[in-house]
Amino acid sequence: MRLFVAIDLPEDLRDRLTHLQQGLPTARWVPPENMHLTLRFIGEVDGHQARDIDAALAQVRAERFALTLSGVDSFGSGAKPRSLWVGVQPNPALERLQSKVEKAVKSAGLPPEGRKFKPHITLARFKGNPRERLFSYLSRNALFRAAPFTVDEFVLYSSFLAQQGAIYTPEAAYPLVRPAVDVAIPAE
Ligand code: 3AM
Repeated sequence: MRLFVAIDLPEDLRDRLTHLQQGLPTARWVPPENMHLTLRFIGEVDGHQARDIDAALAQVRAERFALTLSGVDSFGSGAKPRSLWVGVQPNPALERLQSKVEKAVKSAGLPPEGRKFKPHITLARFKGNPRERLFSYLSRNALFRAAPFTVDEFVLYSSFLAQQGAIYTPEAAYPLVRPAVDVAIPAE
């Protein structure tokens, strides 16, 4: 199976993100049920490895935290943009969680992730160059910011690449612990 570890988003937030999904004709928009923040892409593993990964992730002890989505940007070059995404406000608790997940995955025998963690939620992938439309889209939405939400678990997903697009299935969820001093989540 093909696996990845991610943070799921509340439905109202995914709904809000769908409002950003317009105005770029060459974009293949990610359906709201597929929106997530990837902590670690694992890739193809056998059943034995999957069980080891699950066991290692179940050992992760990290605190729950508030996360705020903010800003939009793209991966790829100006000449060949690959994807469009929403970013997050700098968040040390998220970084700590990601590094614990990375350690857990490595302890299960997987090779280390070589790339630096760049937290994002993919909104679209490009099938053709959106050119200056992307530039104006990014400046129009530069100030995007959502209300914070509480991250109280992370999820191991399997990914099945169907003809109609990827189908992501939650295989296991791992709770985050309550911090000694609870995080105050401001009301919207
Ligand atoms: O969270 P996003 O959408 O950026 O692009 C895939 C998606 O990332 C990424 O894993 C997430 C869940 O599918 N992904 C797919 N294949 C990958 C690979 N070979 C990959 N990331 C790194 N290496």
